Amino acid sequence: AIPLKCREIWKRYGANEFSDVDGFESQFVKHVETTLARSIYNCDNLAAYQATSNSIRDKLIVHWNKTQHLHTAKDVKRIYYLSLEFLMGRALDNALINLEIRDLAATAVDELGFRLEDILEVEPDAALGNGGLGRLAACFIDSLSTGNYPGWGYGLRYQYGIFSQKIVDGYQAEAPDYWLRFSNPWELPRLEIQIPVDFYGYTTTVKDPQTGKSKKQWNGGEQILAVAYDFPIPGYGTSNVNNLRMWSSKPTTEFDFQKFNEGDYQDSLAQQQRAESITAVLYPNDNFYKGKELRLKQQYFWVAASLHDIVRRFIKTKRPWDQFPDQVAIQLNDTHPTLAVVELQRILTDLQGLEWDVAWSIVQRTFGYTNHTVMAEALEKWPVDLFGTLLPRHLEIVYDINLAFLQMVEKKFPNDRGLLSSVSVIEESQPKNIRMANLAIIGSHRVNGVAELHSQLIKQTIFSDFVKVYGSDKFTNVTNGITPRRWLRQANPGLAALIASKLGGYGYLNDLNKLKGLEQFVEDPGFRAEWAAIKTANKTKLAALIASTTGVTVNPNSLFDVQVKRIHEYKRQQLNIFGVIWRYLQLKATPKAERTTKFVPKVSIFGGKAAPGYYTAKTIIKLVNSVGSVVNSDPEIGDLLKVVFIPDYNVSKAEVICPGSDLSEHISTAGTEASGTSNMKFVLNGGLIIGTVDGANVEITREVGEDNIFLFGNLAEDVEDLRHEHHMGRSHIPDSLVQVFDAISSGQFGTPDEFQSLLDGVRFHGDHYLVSDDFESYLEAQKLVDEEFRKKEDWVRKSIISVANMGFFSSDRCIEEYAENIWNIEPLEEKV
Ligand code: GPU
Repeated sequence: AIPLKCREIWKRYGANEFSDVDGFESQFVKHVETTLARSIYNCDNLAAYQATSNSIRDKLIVHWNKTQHLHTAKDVKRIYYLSLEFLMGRALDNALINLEIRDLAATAVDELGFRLEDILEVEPDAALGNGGLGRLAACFIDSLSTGNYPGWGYGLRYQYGIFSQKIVDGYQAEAPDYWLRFSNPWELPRLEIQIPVDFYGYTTTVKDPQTGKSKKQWNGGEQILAVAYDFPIPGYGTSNVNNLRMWSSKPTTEFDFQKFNEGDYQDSLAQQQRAESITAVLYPNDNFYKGKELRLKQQYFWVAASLHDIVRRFIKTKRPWDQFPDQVAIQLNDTHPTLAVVELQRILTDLQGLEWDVAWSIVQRTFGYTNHTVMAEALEKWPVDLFGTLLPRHLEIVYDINLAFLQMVEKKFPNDRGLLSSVSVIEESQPKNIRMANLAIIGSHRVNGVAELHSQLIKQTIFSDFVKVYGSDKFTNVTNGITPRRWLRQANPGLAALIASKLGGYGYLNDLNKLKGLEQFVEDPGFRAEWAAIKTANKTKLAALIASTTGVTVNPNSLFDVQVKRIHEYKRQQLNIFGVIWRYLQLKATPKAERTTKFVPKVSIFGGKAAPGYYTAKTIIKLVNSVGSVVNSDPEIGDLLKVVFIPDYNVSKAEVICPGSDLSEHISTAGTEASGTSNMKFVLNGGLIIGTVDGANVEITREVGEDNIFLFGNLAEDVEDLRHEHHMGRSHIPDSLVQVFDAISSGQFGTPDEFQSLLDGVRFHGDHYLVSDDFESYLEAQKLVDEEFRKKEDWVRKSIISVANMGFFSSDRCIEEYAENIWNIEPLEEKV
């Protein structure tokens, strides 16, 4: 510690953060000249972005330090959110908004000769996630800070985020996303925090010198270091700044001298360098499991480093171990971090010498597990051999956990072999697998789904046998949400300002139920006009994005119908494009004079990435582009229909797309989309949705009212029977869809061969996603959309009423529910 007599100087100079335009400008210039070693003569937008970000970062670090110091001093319980994905997007605008200094910064950079909009555009997205699951983690981390919860995120600092998508001849091509090209001002490298992580090796039984008892020991074979990079996460309307700690792998300084002496210097070094590949790249699969060894390595590397960090922090409090769950809550974002359950049990028993049962009770009280899908192909199952080679001691512990669990089940339900085999952590298949979801359930005190329907479904389907074992109280629901700071204030400043003018300021941004106050203005024609004008301005901005990325010019007066999300058969972009083809055929078949009275001019907007190995998803992208090139160049059609595919959909593009939609599509086969979160983003930005009775669409309907949403299609409860019908060969393809298929097969949209498999999936392979069953109902709903869109004033009314009722979908509400029902944790506000 610093001697008392020296502390005066520290106090005098410590933490002098700027608070006005002058202060910001002085920081900016200082960073240009010293941090960046540039000058007034060579300061471009990139330098201006970095100088601005560094100035903001200084402020964040001051707050970060205070917050962390406070949490340690008060010795509070912390929540650790373990997620293999954090889809953060850009940080600068978000920091300016959360710190409430956006206007100040805009003025300052203007005085310095720049435009804030240009500076913001320089920042690359931090795209360390695939889709909804990763973006949910990003929204949660924002809400944790905003709600003053002592909470940390733990993730991996991938050097390559989700690939960037190019469209070449209508096909998706992947390019690497090396987002760390320039130094990243939003991370603090903690190069002094280096945690060794072991892999491979073997286990032995040794005698504990203290107790004389024999115990298991893991002798690791390969060691890799985890280096911490901290991302400060500012809250809105508070000076609380939480931490997102991201691990990066690097070689140990240990060196294989034997190899070296054998003259194999090159090889020895090369092997070391391979350590860095662990955190090199994010796996690009969404809602799909692929058993790759490197992925399991990533999972253990991340979990081991994070738990080491958490345990070290707990040990510093000098509390007895049984208080661990009073100080630590760990949330498992899907099954990806489930090894944490095993690792904590190993730390407590092998390393800290606790009795098995004592340790296990601590483990169970610590963890909560969130499930994000019921689809079988997404459930993680690691082959026992692979697992045991990489983590030999962990495999033994898994078997011990399973044995104790199955003994408990056997006692409660004697002689129920079916039950035992279904709840067992080990799938007795050839080869044997470890079922990570089973392990996560057994190791947690609470399991939650992400929307009401989904939470019901997990109890009735994939986890029904666990409900039998544990009762249903272990299973709960926390409906997803989104942060209104990014998804309203940042993405849609115009609408956010109009709302603020009616609700007495921006206080609604962290108390979203206040939006309800908008309802009283719905009959004010002036207000409606302003509301509509903002939508038009946002559509114009989206039209500009479409023009610059696709070369297609679209008319902002058309109905903008948007489906942007990962490309997946279950999300049914194929249903959408088949519907577009139907519309095109109908348009062509309608006499010219009648076209404008029968159809509203429409732009069908698609976007989203397909997993690189997902052939059918890639075929859907190609079909959309092929339809686009035919329709967009058809002189008979003009503005009546345009079809575009916006390449490289990501968070920053979503911030332009969501505010610019009239209608968005959330049309998954009922029961397959656990929640969806873009549905919430679109409605919060004044768009209406067309959707199935699935995921959070159900609760959106409950909140905004049935008149303000276009629902269609079969219900989740009917899906099983319908699939059965298909398998019995009792399929019916409606005539409309037959016509669409005929048009495709005739070559109207290019070589039909490549689309054949897409059509055959519906016609001959059981139509697993029920496109044929829902097609007519979808067309009906689209017809209703056309009718309603013509009634301009009513449409605006629907838009206002919907936004007014979206308060429930703030991620602040989610975090409060987790805090109260799962984490048992309290907010702690810093006194400024
Ligand atoms: N989700 Br599993 C993903 O984005 N990736 C995954 O690998 C899995 C789930 C999504 C769900 O599909 C979506 O419905 C949900 O809203 C989101 O997680 C957040 O819960």
